[in-house]
Amino acid sequence: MAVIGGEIDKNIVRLEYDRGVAWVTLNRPEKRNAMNPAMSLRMLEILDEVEADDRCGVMVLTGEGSAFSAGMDIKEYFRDMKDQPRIVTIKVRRLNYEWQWRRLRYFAKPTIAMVNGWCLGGAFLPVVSCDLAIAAEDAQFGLSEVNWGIIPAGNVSRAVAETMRTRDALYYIMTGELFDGRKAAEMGLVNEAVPRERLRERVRELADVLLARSPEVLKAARDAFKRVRLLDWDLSEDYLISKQEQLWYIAGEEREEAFRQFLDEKSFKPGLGVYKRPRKE
Ligand code: ACO
Ligand code: V55
Repeated sequence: MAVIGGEIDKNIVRLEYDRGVAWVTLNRPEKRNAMNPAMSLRMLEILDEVEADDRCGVMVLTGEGSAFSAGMDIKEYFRDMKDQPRIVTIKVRRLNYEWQWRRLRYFAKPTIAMVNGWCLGGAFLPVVSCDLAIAAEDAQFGLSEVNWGIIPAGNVSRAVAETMRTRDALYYIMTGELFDGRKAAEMGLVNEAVPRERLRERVRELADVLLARSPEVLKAARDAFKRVRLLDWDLSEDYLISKQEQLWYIAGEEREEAFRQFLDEKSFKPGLGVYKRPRKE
């Protein structure tokens, strides 16, 4: 089995850099970008690469063809496992959660899921793990697990609980019904839905907004938000103060510049937009 040893299939996910954005494209369109062990290995490799590359200020995750992803590969991830030793199943799952969940959630750079088409079952996990998500209005979402006799496991249910209201979540978990990008935006599963022909342009625009802001501040702000919701008020207060004090030293120079532009030069108003960042070249 390819997961244990063997070459990594580089083609199964595409990586392109363009003006600060790393475009990461699940590239198995003939299988609707169903996620198999080979894809996990390549994604883990890409995430390591992208995180360390200065050409990436923002990472976008999307899919080639008609699908974002049709979820877990029902053959390779489920059926084929029954002929394998249990340790292989465990390893295959671990590789999967490692990228879809742990690595994405606290990724070093801001992340945007660009949901271009089918987004089914297990595909909800990477979408929710990304900081932001923009969908095509006609993208089709569905928790189709129930349709073939499993539950939204592998933390898919947890991801759904994080982003959807209880009634909506249970409705789609129990019916397996499809909903489109517009509905996903209405329910808060994605930030926005835009016409498909505008999708890339809108994501580019959003990435540019993020690229104009301090990467250190964005990293601290995302992590802090994701972590404090698990804490009680006292711990949260202390965590946020500590995080902010840490950041005070990490991003000090930029903040001094912002003070100067607002308080001395009066060339910008923090309530209305971002200060002019000193260029680092
Ligand atoms: N696992 C394995 N193979 C898949 C998957 C999948 N999740 N999704 C699509 N494929 C394969 C098909 O078997 C087919 O393979 P073949 O060409 O070798 O016969 C190929 O991809 C194309 O799929 P079609 O069904 O022909 O494409 P179509 O555009 O008509 O339909 C759709 C797309 C609706 C996404 C359909 O493929 C489908 O229902 N896929 C399964 C969706 C699903 O329930 N995923 C699992 C969710 S649960 C979980 O992730 C844990
Ligand atoms: C599911 C997903 C999984 C898994 C088992 O959504 C079931 C169904 C994302 O991983 O391991």
